[in-house]
Amino acid sequence: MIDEVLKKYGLEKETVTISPLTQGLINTTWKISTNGNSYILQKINNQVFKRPEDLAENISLVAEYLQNNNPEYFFAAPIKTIDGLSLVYIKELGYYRLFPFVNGSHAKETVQTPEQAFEAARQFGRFTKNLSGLDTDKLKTTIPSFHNLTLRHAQFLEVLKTGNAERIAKTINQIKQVQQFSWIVEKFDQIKINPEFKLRVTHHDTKISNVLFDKNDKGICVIDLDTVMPGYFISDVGDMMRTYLSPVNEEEKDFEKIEVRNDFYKAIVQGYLSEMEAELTNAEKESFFYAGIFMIYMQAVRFLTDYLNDDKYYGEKYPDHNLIRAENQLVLLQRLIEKENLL
Ligand code: GN1
Ligand code: MG
Repeated sequence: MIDEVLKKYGLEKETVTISPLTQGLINTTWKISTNGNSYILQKINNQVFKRPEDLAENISLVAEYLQNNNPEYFFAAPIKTIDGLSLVYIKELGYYRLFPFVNGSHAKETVQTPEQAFEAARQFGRFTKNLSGLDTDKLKTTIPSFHNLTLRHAQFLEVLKTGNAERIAKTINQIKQVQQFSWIVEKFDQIKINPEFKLRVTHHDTKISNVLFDKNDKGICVIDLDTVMPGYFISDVGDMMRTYLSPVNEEEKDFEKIEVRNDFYKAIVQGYLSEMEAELTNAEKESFFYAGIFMIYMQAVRFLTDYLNDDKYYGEKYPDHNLIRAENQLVLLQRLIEKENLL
C-alpha cells in the first residue's frame, strides 16, 4: 500500500520504519525513519480538502514568498517526488505528501508553561507578519467558509431541522445554551464589515502540536499549513486560547478540570504582540478577548452540529463523543466569559 507512495520519493518500504502519529482528526500522518533521515508522510483527507492541489499550490506560494523576502525564516517545505511533484496521487489510495522531519525538533501535545504558550504565539504571529506583504487574493481558500461563524451557526440551525431527531430531543439544554450565545455571531457579523479588521495570511489551526520546538523549548517554526488562507487574526489567537488556556483539552470528560489560566492568557497576547504589534489596527488590538470567545464558541457549535448530524465530520471513538466535546467547549466558554473583567 504505502510502499507505492514511498517509491515515488525513492524510498523502499524494507529500509524504513513507519510509525503512525495519531494526533489529528482529519488527515492521517506517519513518521518515516530511514538510517539517516526522518520524514513526515501525510495522507490528505479529500472529503474535507476537496482540492488537494490547492493545498500544494498555497504551500508552494508561501514557500516561494518567504524564500524571496525572508530567507532567514525557517520553513519546512514539502519534499518533491523523483518526478518533481509536491503531491502524490494514486488512484485507489488518494493524495499524499512528504515533509522533512526537522532534526532536533519536537512537537508538544499539551502546553505546560506560559513560556511555551508565549513561544507558540510568537511563532504564529511571526508567520503572519512575515507574510504580510503577500497578496491574500493569491491564496486559494482550501476550505470555503472554514472559520465563517455566520455559516457555522446557520449550519447548526439547519441541522436542528434535518438532523437526528432522537439526538436533538436529548440535547435540548445544550441547544438552548448554544442559542443563548448568538451575540457572538452578531459581533462577528460586525467584524466582517469593519475595514479595521484586515484579511491576513492566517494559519487557522494554531494548536500547540502545530509548532516545532527546539531542545531549549524555543519555537522553531509552525507546521500543518493546509488551512493557511486569508482570514482574521482572531482565528489564530482564538484557537490558541481555546487550546492553551485550560490544562485539559476538548477530549476531557471531567469538566471540573476545565479552567482558564490567567498567566497563559497573558502569554498568548504578549507572544503574539511581540511580532504583530505594529501590524494590528486598534480595533484588532481591542479584540483579543473576543478572539477566544469566538473560537471556543465556533468549536462548540461545530461539535454539536456534527453530533446532531450523526458524527459525519469528526467521527466518534465512543458513544456521544461529539456531544461531550461540545459540552466541554461550552464549559470552557463559560469559564472564559467569567474572566472578562479580569483579563
Ligand atoms: C480539526 O485535524 P485537526 O485535529 O488538525 C479541525 C479543526 C478543529 C480541530 C478540533 C480541517 O483539526 O478546525 O479545530 O479538528 N480541522 C478541520 O480538534 O476541520
Ligand atoms: Mg490541522
